[in-house]
Amino acid sequence: MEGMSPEELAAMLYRALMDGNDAIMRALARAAVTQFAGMEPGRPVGGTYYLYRTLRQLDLEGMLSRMMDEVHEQNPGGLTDLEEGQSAALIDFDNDGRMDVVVASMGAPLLFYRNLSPNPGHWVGLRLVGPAGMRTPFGAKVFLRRDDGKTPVRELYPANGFRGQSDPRIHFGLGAAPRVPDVDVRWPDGKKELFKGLAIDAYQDVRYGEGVAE
Ligand SMILES: [Ca+2]
Repeated sequence: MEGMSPEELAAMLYRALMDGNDAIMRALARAAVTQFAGMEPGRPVGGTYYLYRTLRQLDLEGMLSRMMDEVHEQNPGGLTDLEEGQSAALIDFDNDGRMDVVVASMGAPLLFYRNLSPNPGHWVGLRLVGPAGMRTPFGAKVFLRRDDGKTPVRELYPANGFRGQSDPRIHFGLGAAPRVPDVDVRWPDGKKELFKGLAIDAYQDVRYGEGVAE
């Protein structure tokens, strides 16, 4: 690090970032802040945020914005969002079967990432409706009886993040499957029911007592 200018060190930091070498990037950033800015590095956080903070502390704003533009061109989709994310919730905001993401950060606005995947495949969405007194059947388990013998499972537990709540609907990706496999639901009171003939690429209600008891 001796004899190196802040700009040279920043360029090394950037290469480490692009190589995905987080450990080297953190070590370089720590050294850069100590050596050039005379500061104690703060609590380490990941990825681009660490690079961003280091360059800010070195007062290399011009280089920072050039790098961020370049990173953004190569990696669109949120990599250059620099907030300190605390919570991520999954929700299909526009009901198109592609799960979108909302991220809550410390002292910053909510970030919303809309899923625009061009070839998402088939899917099915289920809103579980329990009986009176169990309207949102927390803890219900849904098993998908796939033709290949596998049975992926989802549990209804939408309050699943730090200060975040995901979409309460159950979502399965089906790939190229031509129809929705039969679905087993195990309700919180122990009752088991089988549901057949569900609509593909659509959200629908699955109601307690309307399946075939098992
Ligand atoms: Ca969506």
